[in-house]
Formats: sequence, structure tokens, C-alpha cells
Amino acid sequence: MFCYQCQETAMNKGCSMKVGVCGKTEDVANLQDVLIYSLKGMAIYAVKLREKGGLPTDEIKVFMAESLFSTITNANFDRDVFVNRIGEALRLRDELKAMAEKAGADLSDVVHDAALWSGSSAEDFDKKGEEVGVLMTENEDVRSLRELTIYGVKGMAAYTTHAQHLGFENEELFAFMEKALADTLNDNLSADELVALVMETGKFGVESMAILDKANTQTYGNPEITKVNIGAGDRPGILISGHDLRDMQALLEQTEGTGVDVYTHSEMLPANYYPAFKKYSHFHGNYGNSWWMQKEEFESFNGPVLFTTNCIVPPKKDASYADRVYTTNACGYPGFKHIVEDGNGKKDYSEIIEHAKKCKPPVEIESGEIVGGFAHNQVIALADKVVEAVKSGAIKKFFVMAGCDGRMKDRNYYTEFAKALPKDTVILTAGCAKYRYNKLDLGDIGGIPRVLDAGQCNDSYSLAVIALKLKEVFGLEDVNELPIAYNIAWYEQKAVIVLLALLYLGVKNIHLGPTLPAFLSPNVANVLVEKFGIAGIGTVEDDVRLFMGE
Ligand code: FSO
Ligand code: SF4
Repeated sequence: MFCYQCQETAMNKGCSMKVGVCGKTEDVANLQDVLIYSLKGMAIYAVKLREKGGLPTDEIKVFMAESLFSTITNANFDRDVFVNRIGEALRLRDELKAMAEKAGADLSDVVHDAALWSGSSAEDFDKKGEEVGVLMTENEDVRSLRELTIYGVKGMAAYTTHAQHLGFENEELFAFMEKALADTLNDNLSADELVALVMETGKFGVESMAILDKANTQTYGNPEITKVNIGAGDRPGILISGHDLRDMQALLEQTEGTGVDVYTHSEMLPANYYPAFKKYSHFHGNYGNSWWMQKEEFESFNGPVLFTTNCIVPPKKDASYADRVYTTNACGYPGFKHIVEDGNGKKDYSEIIEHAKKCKPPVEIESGEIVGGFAHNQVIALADKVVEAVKSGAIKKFFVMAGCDGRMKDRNYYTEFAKALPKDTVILTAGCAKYRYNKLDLGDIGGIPRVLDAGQCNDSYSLAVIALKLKEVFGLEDVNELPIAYNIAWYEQKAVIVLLALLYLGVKNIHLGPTLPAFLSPNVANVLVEKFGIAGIGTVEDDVRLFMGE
């Protein structure tokens, strides 16, 4: 096992023990490597097929995106899922090969083992897991650029999958993911070509967030300023976590009139901001904080929990809640019940609802309200007010503090940083990073709250749209001329695609923390520093001074 894809990787070098810091076991880590390797094998044939004007089937495209998604940090810990997916990947690889041949592709140069190996049992796959993986690429710079691409593609696949669930697709995204997977096996690509591949990943990252934004807003309306109740009611509840709004909708529909309330957790909080969900009186609000607080918060919630995506934390052995956690989509955990679609693409949540009815109501752990819903449409509606505040000097600077939260103590930095920012600054946030400061009383500037939450990590797209709009309003040439600083927190691979997307959009001088990714080799890190001014974080005092230009 060797995994260094997330921010919490052991010693900021790599997890190479029996169990990763996230709780991923060695066998699952190795099977994930085999799955990625098999997807690369599929991709080789998919590229050949597309060169001849053919298209992979919907089944293949969805399978590839969901498989990438299932290997994201904290998404799926279930060995059986990976054994099944690898078997499926090999079957679909053969199907793609036959399709490419039929389309007239010349396959004589397909010699890579990823496209040719075979296996049929869990033992075969375990054995293969000892041979393939990140360390297969010996040169650390090539490895770094390949993995940077793959992690970006994983994040892209997650967003593409959510959009696809709502019926929104962009064929170019699937084509790019296939090309990128295949290119990471190509030993003939130069370092410059790999850097270009990383940048192209950022370009398609923007596209993946754009299509998900379109899918979410066209289906559920534009997020609007919303006060979200963070207290608890006196009826049993279901807690829904993750990022998939289609599951949110189905759960709200199916719980209506049942006497069971619905609460969001972690990254599902922004569901509260969508007009389409506001009509449900049993949608109670948000319970708790970001993903890593789940061990305590699921205990006190008392009712069932539905994970629609990561981040899952393995429950302690004596956890009272393990038998009331359900998963769906690409996520899973051994022992948690997994809900799948029926033949008509519908999910039946009646088991969770019946389960909830037998549970006690949640224990209230906090009370009051928080405000959010500042995605692009809402902020642009307030543009006059915002521009006026900037022109008058009431707002001196915006701080984009999007990204992820995590369990490491050093993330207190973000709480302290938010507190230390001058009162004439505004934080623009998205993703679970917000939980480090969204409950602080930071006040407002002429009615504009000092923390503007755009939504989920994918809604970082909104922050980019807002920046581009401000650039236009102020008549600037370059987005970097705006009074916006970027102090971003990352944890897993969706944050990698957000970062690459911002780089592609030309944003410079992003500070990334709490640590720089272990998968950046010193040389690759240097390229990012020199080309984009990427930097880590320092002390709160130094950073505030630096960002404020003092
Ligand atoms: Fe957070 Fe987890 Fe949204 Fe991630 S809950 S860490 S970047 O899955 O996806 O922000
Ligand atoms: Fe380690 Fe992160 Fe990989 Fe888990 S996902 S094994 S914590 S690097």
C-alpha cells in the first residue's frame, strides 16, 4: 500500500502501513490501485474508439466516472465493492476493445499491461495490487504530475457524476477523463507535456463545476440568502450528508407526511439554500458541523444517517450509530446498508424512514441560525451594493477561503485567521472549510455578512464567476487586479480539481494549507510557485499582514 492523495497522509509523505490515516485498509488501498489501473486500460481503448468517431456506451462512461469517484478519500471502504468493480472494469475493457476494433481502430500498438492483463478472482486482484500503484512510476516528478492529473480527474468525475444524476452531461468531460487516464500511462510524454495535461485538467475542471452548477440551479433554482436553523426539533429525524442533491430531493419527497424530519450534515448544508427544497416544512435545518465531527454528532443525532458521498469516518467499535448509517451512490462502508436504484432509476428510502420512526429525536447540540446562499446569482443580484462598498472603502478586501475542513489541530489556523482579519474584509467560502468560521460572530458591512457562503466545494465555481463579474464591473484586465486574496484549505481530491480550475482561470498567488500536498515533488512544487505564485501558510499574524499588503 502506498497512498498520498489527501492532506492527512502520514507524516505528509504517504500512508504505507496496514491502515491509512483515513482508516482505509491495505487491501482496499491496493484494490483501489488495481481499479484505477483497470480504468486506465479501459481508457486506452476508449481513446482509440473515439479517434474513429465512436462513443463509449452510457454504461461505460457512468461506470468510469463512478469508479473514479469511489476511490476518493473517505468515499468507499468496502472491499467487496472494489472486487466487483475491477471484475466489471475488465469486462467493459473487453467490450471497449471490441467496439474499437469494429470501428476500424488499429490496436497493434496497444501493448501496455493495463490494457492486456486478466484476472477473475479476488485473489487475482489482490495479487495484482502488489504490482500496480502510484510507485510504479519511478521518476518522482513524472509520478507527481501524473498523480496531480489523476487526483484532479477524480474530483472532476465526482462533479460529473452528480450532474449526470440530474440528467446533465458534457461529452467532452468523459472524453477528457479517458484521455487523461490513458496519458498517465504514456512514457513518451515529456515533463512539459505533462504540465500541459495538468493545466488541461484544470480547464475541464471548470467545465465539470459549470455543468454541475447548471444541473443544480436549473433543477432546484438558484440558491438564495437563507437563514438555516441549527437547532433540533422534537420529532425523529434523518440526517443526510454528502453532495448529491437528487438524493436530497428524493428523501424530502419520501419523508413528507411521515412525521420524520430531515436535517443536513456537513456538505449537505447548502441544500437549505435552494428554493425547491424550502417548500418542505419537515426540512428542519442543519445538524452539526463538518465531516470529521461525525463520530460525536451521529451519536447525539439518534436517528439514521444517509451518506450520498464522502466523507465517511470509520465508526469506533462501540459506536451506537453504526447500524443506523446508510450509504448510496459511489460511497460505502462494510456493514452500512447500501441503497441502490431500482430498474426505473428510483431509490426507495422507506427502510430508512421506518428506521427513523423507531428512533428518538436528535439531542440539541446548538441553537440559533446561520446565514448562507451566496452563490453567483445571489451575489450578482447584490452587485451594486458590493461594488459601492468596495468603491467607498467599506470593503477593503475579499478573502476566498474555500475548500475542505479536516481533523488535524493545525486547521485552527483558519478559525484564528478569520477572527484576525480586519473588520473591513469579507470571506467568500464554499465547501466544508466554512465550518471553521461560519458560526463565529464576525458581523456585517452595511448589511453584507462578513462570511458569504456560496455552497458546496463544487460551488467554488460560483466564487470564480463572482470574481470574473467583478473584474468586468471594475473594467479590469486581469482577475488578479481585484482586491481578492486566496487562502484555501484542501483535504481531498475534489479540492485538487478546484485548485487546478482556479489556476486554469489565471488566479495567482493562492495560499494552500494547512500543508502543501505530499504528491507535489520539489520540482513540481517549484513550477507551481514560479508560474502561479502558489504558497503555503505561515502564522496567522504574518499571513494577515502579508495579505493586507502591510
Ligand atoms: Fe468536504 Fe469531504 Fe466537499 Fe470533500 S465533506 S472534504 S473537498 O468530501 O468534497 O468539501
Ligand atoms: Fe492516507 Fe489519505 Fe490515502 Fe487515506 S486517502 S490512505 S489518509 S493518503
